[in-house]
Amino acid sequence: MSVKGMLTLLVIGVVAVAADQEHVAVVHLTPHNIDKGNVTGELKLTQNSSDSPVTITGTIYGLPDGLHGFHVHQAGDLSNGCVSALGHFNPDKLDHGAPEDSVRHVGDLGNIDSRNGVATVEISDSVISLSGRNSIIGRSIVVHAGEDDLGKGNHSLSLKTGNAGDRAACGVIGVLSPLDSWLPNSGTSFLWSSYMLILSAGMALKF
Ligand SMILES: [Cu+2]
Ligand SMILES: [Zn+2]
Repeated sequence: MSVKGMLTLLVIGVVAVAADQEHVAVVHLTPHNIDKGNVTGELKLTQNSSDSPVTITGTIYGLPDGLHGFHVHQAGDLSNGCVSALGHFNPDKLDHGAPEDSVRHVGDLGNIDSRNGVATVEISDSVISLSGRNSIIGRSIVVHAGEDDLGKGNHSLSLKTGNAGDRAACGVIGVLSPLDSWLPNSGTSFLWSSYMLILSAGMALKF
Protein backbone atom coordinates (compact mmCIF):
# COMPACT_ATOMS: atom_id res chain seq x y z
CA MET A 1 0.00 0.00 0.00
CA SER A 2 1.19 3.51 -0.80
CA VAL A 3 2.07 5.97 1.96
CA LYS A 4 -0.90 8.09 0.90
CA GLY A 5 -3.19 5.08 1.18
CA MET A 6 -1.97 4.30 4.67
CA LEU A 7 -2.33 7.93 5.77
CA THR A 8 -5.87 7.98 4.38
CA LEU A 9 -6.88 4.86 6.31
CA LEU A 10 -5.28 6.21 9.48
CA VAL A 11 -7.13 9.53 9.24
CA ILE A 12 -10.48 7.86 8.43
CA GLY A 13 -9.98 5.64 11.49
CA VAL A 14 -9.25 8.61 13.76
CA VAL A 15 -12.30 10.51 12.39
CA ALA A 16 -14.57 7.49 13.00
CA VAL A 17 -13.37 7.15 16.60
CA ALA A 18 -13.84 10.89 17.28
CA ALA A 19 -17.41 10.86 15.88
CA ASP A 20 -18.34 7.83 18.00
CA GLN A 21 -16.95 9.06 21.29
CA GLU A 22 -18.61 7.97 24.55
CA HIS A 23 -20.55 10.69 26.37
CA VAL A 24 -21.30 10.64 30.08
CA ALA A 25 -23.77 12.89 31.92
CA VAL A 26 -24.54 13.20 35.61
CA VAL A 27 -27.61 14.06 37.72
CA HIS A 28 -27.64 15.12 41.36
CA LEU A 29 -31.21 14.68 42.66
CA THR A 30 -32.45 17.00 45.41
CA PRO A 31 -35.84 17.07 47.19
CA HIS A 32 -38.62 19.18 45.67
CA ASN A 33 -39.56 20.47 49.11
CA ILE A 34 -37.00 19.97 51.84
CA ASP A 35 -39.70 20.40 54.53
CA LYS A 36 -41.81 17.56 53.13
CA GLY A 37 -39.28 14.96 52.04
CA ASN A 38 -35.64 14.03 51.88
CA VAL A 39 -35.39 12.13 48.60
CA THR A 40 -31.89 12.37 47.14
CA GLY A 41 -29.88 10.49 44.57
CA GLU A 42 -27.02 10.31 42.13
CA LEU A 43 -27.36 9.09 38.55
CA LYS A 44 -24.90 8.53 35.71
CA LEU A 45 -26.00 8.48 32.07
CA THR A 46 -23.73 6.89 29.46
CA GLN A 47 -24.01 6.70 25.67
CA ASN A 48 -21.28 4.90 23.71
CA SER A 49 -22.05 6.59 20.38
CA SER A 50 -24.69 8.95 19.06
CA ASP A 51 -27.01 6.16 17.89
CA SER A 52 -26.55 3.70 20.76
CA PRO A 53 -28.90 3.44 23.80
CA VAL A 54 -28.42 5.61 26.87
CA THR A 55 -27.89 3.67 30.08
CA ILE A 56 -28.89 5.25 33.38
CA THR A 57 -27.43 3.82 36.56
CA GLY A 58 -27.44 5.03 40.13
CA THR A 59 -29.20 5.04 43.49
CA ILE A 60 -32.11 7.06 44.87
CA TYR A 61 -32.65 7.27 48.62
CA GLY A 62 -35.66 8.14 50.80
CA LEU A 63 -38.63 7.06 48.67
CA PRO A 64 -41.50 5.03 50.17
CA ASP A 65 -41.57 1.36 49.12
CA GLY A 66 -43.08 0.75 45.69
CA LEU A 67 -43.06 2.13 42.17
CA HIS A 68 -42.32 5.77 41.36
CA GLY A 69 -42.68 7.60 38.05
CA PHE A 70 -39.29 8.50 36.52
CA HIS A 71 -39.20 11.01 33.66
CA VAL A 72 -37.12 13.53 31.76
CA HIS A 73 -38.87 16.89 32.06
CA GLN A 74 -38.46 19.76 29.59
CA ALA A 75 -36.55 22.41 31.50
CA GLY A 76 -33.34 22.45 33.48
CA ASP A 77 -34.79 25.16 35.73
CA LEU A 78 -35.17 24.19 39.39
CA SER A 79 -35.66 27.75 40.69
CA ASN A 80 -39.15 26.83 41.92
CA GLY A 81 -38.24 23.31 43.01
CA CYS A 82 -39.20 20.54 40.60
CA VAL A 83 -42.26 22.50 39.34
CA SER A 84 -40.12 24.77 37.15
CA ALA A 85 -38.79 21.69 35.32
CA LEU A 86 -42.19 21.95 33.52
CA GLY A 87 -43.80 18.97 31.72
CA HIS A 88 -42.43 15.76 30.24
CA PHE A 89 -39.87 16.23 27.43
CA ASN A 90 -42.11 15.62 24.38
CA PRO A 91 -40.66 17.11 21.16
CA ASP A 92 -42.93 14.94 18.97
CA LYS A 93 -46.15 16.05 20.74
CA LEU A 94 -47.31 12.48 21.40
CA ASP A 95 -49.35 11.05 24.29
CA HIS A 96 -47.73 9.79 27.47
CA GLY A 97 -46.82 6.09 27.46
CA ALA A 98 -44.54 3.32 28.64
CA PRO A 99 -40.85 3.28 27.65
CA GLU A 100 -41.46 0.30 25.35
CA ASP A 101 -44.44 1.95 23.57
CA SER A 102 -43.98 3.55 20.14
CA VAL A 103 -46.38 6.31 21.27
CA ARG A 104 -44.66 7.93 24.25
CA HIS A 105 -42.99 11.13 25.31
CA VAL A 106 -39.23 11.05 24.70
CA GLY A 107 -38.92 11.62 28.46
CA ASP A 108 -41.09 8.64 29.49
CA LEU A 109 -38.76 6.29 31.36
CA GLY A 110 -41.44 4.36 33.31
CA ASN A 111 -41.07 3.57 37.00
CA ILE A 112 -38.30 2.86 39.45
CA ASP A 113 -38.83 0.47 42.37
CA SER A 114 -37.85 1.44 45.91
CA ARG A 115 -37.30 -1.04 48.77
CA ASN A 116 -36.33 -0.08 52.32
CA GLY A 117 -35.54 3.45 51.25
CA VAL A 118 -33.25 2.50 48.37
CA ALA A 119 -34.06 2.39 44.65
CA THR A 120 -31.37 1.03 42.37
CA VAL A 121 -31.71 2.49 38.89
CA GLU A 122 -30.65 0.43 35.86
CA ILE A 123 -32.34 1.65 32.70
CA SER A 124 -31.35 1.35 29.05
CA ASP A 125 -33.37 3.47 26.62
CA SER A 126 -33.01 3.95 22.87
CA VAL A 127 -35.28 7.00 22.48
CA ILE A 128 -33.50 9.50 24.70
CA SER A 129 -30.06 10.62 23.55
CA LEU A 130 -27.17 12.72 24.83
CA SER A 131 -26.88 14.52 21.47
CA GLY A 132 -29.07 15.53 18.56
CA ARG A 133 -32.81 16.13 18.41
CA ASN A 134 -33.71 13.96 21.43
CA SER A 135 -30.82 15.19 23.56
CA ILE A 136 -31.74 15.44 27.23
CA ILE A 137 -28.63 17.43 28.21
CA GLY A 138 -29.64 20.55 30.17
CA ARG A 139 -33.10 19.17 30.96
CA SER A 140 -34.20 17.52 34.22
CA ILE A 141 -34.94 14.13 35.68
CA VAL A 142 -37.96 14.10 38.02
CA VAL A 143 -38.83 11.28 40.44
CA HIS A 144 -42.47 11.17 41.52
CA ALA A 145 -44.21 10.36 44.80
CA GLY A 146 -46.57 7.94 43.04
CA GLU A 147 -46.60 5.27 40.37
CA ASP A 148 -46.73 6.14 36.65
CA ASP A 149 -49.73 4.25 35.14
CA LEU A 150 -47.88 4.32 31.76
CA GLY A 151 -50.86 5.92 30.02
CA LYS A 152 -53.16 2.99 30.80
CA GLY A 153 -54.91 4.18 33.95
CA ASN A 154 -58.07 5.71 32.45
CA HIS A 155 -57.47 8.78 34.61
CA SER A 156 -57.78 12.23 33.05
CA LEU A 157 -53.99 12.62 33.57
CA SER A 158 -52.98 9.14 32.28
CA LEU A 159 -52.17 10.27 28.75
CA LYS A 160 -50.46 13.48 29.96
CA THR A 161 -48.36 12.51 32.98
CA GLY A 162 -49.20 8.91 33.86
CA ASN A 163 -50.90 10.38 36.95
CA ALA A 164 -47.67 9.85 38.90
CA GLY A 165 -48.52 12.40 41.57
CA ASP A 166 -46.31 14.96 43.28
CA ARG A 167 -42.69 15.56 42.39
CA ALA A 168 -40.46 14.08 45.09
CA ALA A 169 -37.02 14.99 43.76
CA CYS A 170 -35.33 16.32 40.65
CA GLY A 171 -31.97 17.19 39.17
CA VAL A 172 -30.49 18.80 36.06
CA ILE A 173 -28.81 16.52 33.50
CA GLY A 174 -25.29 17.92 33.18
CA VAL A 175 -22.07 17.18 31.33
CA LEU A 176 -19.53 14.89 33.01
CA SER A 177 -17.23 13.81 30.15
CA PRO A 178 -15.72 14.61 27.76
CA LEU A 179 -15.26 18.21 28.86
CA ASP A 180 -14.65 19.56 25.34
CA SER A 181 -17.38 20.12 22.74
CA TRP A 182 -20.21 17.56 22.42
CA LEU A 183 -21.23 18.81 18.97
CA PRO A 184 -20.95 15.79 16.64
CA ASN A 185 -19.17 17.67 13.84
CA SER A 186 -16.67 19.85 15.68
CA GLY A 187 -14.06 17.12 16.16
CA THR A 188 -14.71 15.66 12.72
CA SER A 189 -14.28 18.91 10.81
CA PHE A 190 -10.93 19.60 12.48
CA LEU A 191 -9.72 16.11 11.55
CA TRP A 192 -11.15 16.51 8.05
CA SER A 193 -9.10 19.68 7.52
CA SER A 194 -6.01 17.85 8.79
CA TYR A 195 -6.74 15.08 6.32
CA MET A 196 -7.04 17.54 3.40
CA LEU A 197 -3.76 19.15 4.50
CA ILE A 198 -1.97 15.78 4.55
CA LEU A 199 -3.51 14.87 1.19
CA SER A 200 -2.38 18.08 -0.49
CA ALA A 201 1.10 17.75 1.03
CA GLY A 202 1.18 14.19 -0.31
CA MET A 203 0.19 15.33 -3.79
CA ALA A 204 2.80 18.12 -3.73
CA LEU A 205 5.48 15.59 -2.76
CA LYS A 206 4.03 12.99 -5.23
CA PHE A 207 4.08 10.00 -2.84
CU1 LIG B 1 -42.48 13.40 35.72
ZN1 LIG C 1 -44.82 11.45 29.71
